[in-house]
Amino acid sequence: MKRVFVSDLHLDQADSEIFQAFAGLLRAESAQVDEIYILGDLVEMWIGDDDTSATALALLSALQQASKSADIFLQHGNRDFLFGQAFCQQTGATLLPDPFVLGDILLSHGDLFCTDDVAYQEVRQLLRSADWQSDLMQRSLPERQQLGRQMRAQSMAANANKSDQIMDVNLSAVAATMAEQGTSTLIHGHTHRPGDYPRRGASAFRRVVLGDWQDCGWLCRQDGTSLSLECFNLARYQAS
Ligand SMILES: [Mn+2]
Repeated sequence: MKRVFVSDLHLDQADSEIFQAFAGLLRAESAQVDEIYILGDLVEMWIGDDDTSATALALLSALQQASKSADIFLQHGNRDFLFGQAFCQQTGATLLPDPFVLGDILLSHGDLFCTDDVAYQEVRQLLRSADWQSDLMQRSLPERQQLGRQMRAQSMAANANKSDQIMDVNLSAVAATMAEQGTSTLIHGHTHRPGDYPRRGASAFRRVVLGDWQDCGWLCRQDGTSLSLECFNLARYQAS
């Protein structure tokens, strides 16, 4: 089984270098691998599946095309938790719960494990509640857009005062979930601290952290039993 995992692309504009690199990755990898997993924060902000902006339409079309050749799976990030069934129907992607067990691998966006950030977890719970989301969806697209920008600014201001440790995953929380699910490897994003981290000892596990796409792109590639984290030049897929 060949799979590719990505997260934290934070796509914003369809004409950006990062968007073009992602579209290129979808074209090239969908022809080579069986499954592509997007573990959250694919876009900078998703205000609802009824968004008809140029960027939303370009994203739909890129995913739609790729899902003809490979299976595409999607987890919610903290920026795009409003991806819904309409988006999945239009793109052919399948929405997965977070966390999700894939054999001996656990997949997560990662913010779930940032349990030291109590304020963040409270907000997360509110934003993921059905009541809050249905209230939000009653509003017009421009209203949702404006609200999204406000929330983004508030979150940046709040994070500016938090320590790096508070915003990272809590390894005890990860260990507990890994034991509960019987998995040996966790792949996640969100923290923007890419790396392949072994944890030794009684509750040993491997943690592959995907990076956010900025100057380079990040992916984790699975080929049978081999799993490797790759950082690549955005130009790698641009010609694809
Ligand atoms: Mn995130």
